[in-house]
Amino acid sequence: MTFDLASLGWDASYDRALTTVDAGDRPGRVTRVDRGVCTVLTADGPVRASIAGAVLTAAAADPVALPCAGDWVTVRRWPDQRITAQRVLPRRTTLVRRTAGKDSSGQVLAANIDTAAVVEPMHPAPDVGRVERFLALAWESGAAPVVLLTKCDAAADPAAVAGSLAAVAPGVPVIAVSAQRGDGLAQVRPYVAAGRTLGLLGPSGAGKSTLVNALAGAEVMGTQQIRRVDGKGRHTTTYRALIPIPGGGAVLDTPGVRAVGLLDAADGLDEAFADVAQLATACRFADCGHGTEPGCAVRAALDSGELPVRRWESWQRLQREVAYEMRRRDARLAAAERAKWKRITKEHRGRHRPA
Ligand SMILES: Nc1nc2c(ncn2[C@@H]2O[C@H](COP(=O)(O)OP(=O)(O)O)[C@@H](O)[C@H]2O)c(=O)[nH]1
Ligand SMILES: [Mg+2]
Ligand SMILES: [Zn+2]
Repeated sequence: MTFDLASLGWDASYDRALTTVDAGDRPGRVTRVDRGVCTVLTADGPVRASIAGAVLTAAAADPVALPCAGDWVTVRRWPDQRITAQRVLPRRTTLVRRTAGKDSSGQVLAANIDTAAVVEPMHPAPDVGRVERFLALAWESGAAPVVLLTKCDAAADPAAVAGSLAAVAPGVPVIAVSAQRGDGLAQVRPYVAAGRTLGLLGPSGAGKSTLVNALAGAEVMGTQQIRRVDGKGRHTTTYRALIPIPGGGAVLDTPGVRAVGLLDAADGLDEAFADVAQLATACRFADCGHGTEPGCAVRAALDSGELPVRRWESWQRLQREVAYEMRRRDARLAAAERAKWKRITKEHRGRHRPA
């Protein structure tokens, strides 16, 4: 089997990222990772590769270094036929969420996606706050965000729902889709054209896998079956997977993420709330706290109803979250730096201890 890596986005610039270090190794794209084993799609077809020691060492210091679905890696076949993923090529875009642990490290949800789709069901009703949060993460990733409102076949007034969502997604295309009926699929197709990768981010049950299947034209992902008794979706096996689309590019289906914690997503947040950020620049004082200051454009917009209180509160909450994470990160970096100097000083003393 041979596979055209260009359809997955391999290009001249990735080619240049290969160095003498990679001599003899072949490039491929990680389609999934299970318990430390990567499935890598190479020009000769898929191979299963374990992760090389150097990559694991880097990952011990920062888990973000671990290969993830969507990564381009180099794979090496050893004389004893073992196959290892030797190097993760520099990522162009990275969708990172905060892990649940208390050390606030990051977990990569998707790598090298061109478009980050925030997938939210229209039915019963979209969770606006979640869309705002996911959009901040999507902007921060470096990919171009898009909102896909799924199950529009089940909504009474899809256009109205899409319209109200557009108000919280400034500068972002909002597309109503029904994977079941086919609505909106033509608008999604360009995002999975040859060479392009669309990442799907959204809660479990949003219809992500059904959408992947509709785009692929085959049952490539297991979807949730509704239990007749309570109408709730059952949990399917959840893993991140890059799925090549026949005649096109690829989709990266993430397991349902109900909530994402933001890390240092200050820029992403400013993009996701461009309307609010813009308003704030019109305040009389540059350092306006948007409290009781005279000439505050934010308060004026809240009073007139131009800026909904819900959106303002959402922005403040996410700002606080990001500021907190950035303080923690700075404290962690400072501690690591202190430990490094302590070690260096100790080694230095050790070497110069009089005999
Ligand atoms: N009405 C309607 N239901 C859908 C649509 N797409 C998916 N569903 C249903 O939503 C449930 C969850 O779908 P699934 O694709 O597994 O969601 P995932 O967890 O995001 O991958 C399943 O019962 C699907 O049948 C759609 O376009 N319209
Ligand atoms: Mg799924
Ligand atoms: Zn103000």
